[in-house]
Amino acid sequence: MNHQRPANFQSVLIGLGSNLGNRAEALTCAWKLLSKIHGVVPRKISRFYETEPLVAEELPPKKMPPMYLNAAGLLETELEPFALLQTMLDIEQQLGRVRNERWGSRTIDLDLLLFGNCILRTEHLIVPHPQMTERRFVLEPAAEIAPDMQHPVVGKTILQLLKEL
Ligand code: A4P
Ligand code: MG
Repeated sequence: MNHQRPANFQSVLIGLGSNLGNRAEALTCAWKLLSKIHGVVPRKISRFYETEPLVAEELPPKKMPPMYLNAAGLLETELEPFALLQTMLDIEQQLGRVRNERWGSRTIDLDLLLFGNCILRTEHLIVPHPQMTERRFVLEPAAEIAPDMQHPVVGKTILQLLKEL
């Protein structure tokens, strides 16, 4: 990379998803808001991928949620993982996300996928994001912007994980 990064900054990969309302606007707005946070330096956002909804259980076609728009973002931050997560939850709120059922439709969902080489397993934050290795809608946009980024638990790059899916 051709930029300087202070030692206390970590590279962070986030996942963005929306399947309600103006999805592209929600992704764009969320990235803009995140980029303005003190201590966050935006690096790259992927293009937006239209993806089939992944649902927790099999549903009849009529009950399937709308298609998602997914993207991945790469940033650098001096914030702690919990502070960054809180910022992301605040942005979800600002953009009008209403939390109802788990995996329900949403105007915006921001997931913390990778936080440098951090491994965290707490009640409110698990990093790397536990399902990221199984989800094409996460790995495909992530591979576009950060193919060589390492998953610290499985020890493979994003591109390797995508190829093995
Ligand atoms: N939390 C813990 N770890 C993390 C992390 N690494 N990143 C906690 C973000 N949050 C994390 O999240 C619930 C709580 O998880 C947060 O308050 C935080 O403390 P949530 O966003 O309210 O819950 P959720 O998103 O409904 O559930 P979950 O399990 O996070 O669902 P996912 O994994 O986000 O999946 N299909 C397509 N095609 N594209 C999608 O983007 N997304 C989902 C939701 C389902 N199907 C999809 C997509
Ligand atoms: Mg989520």
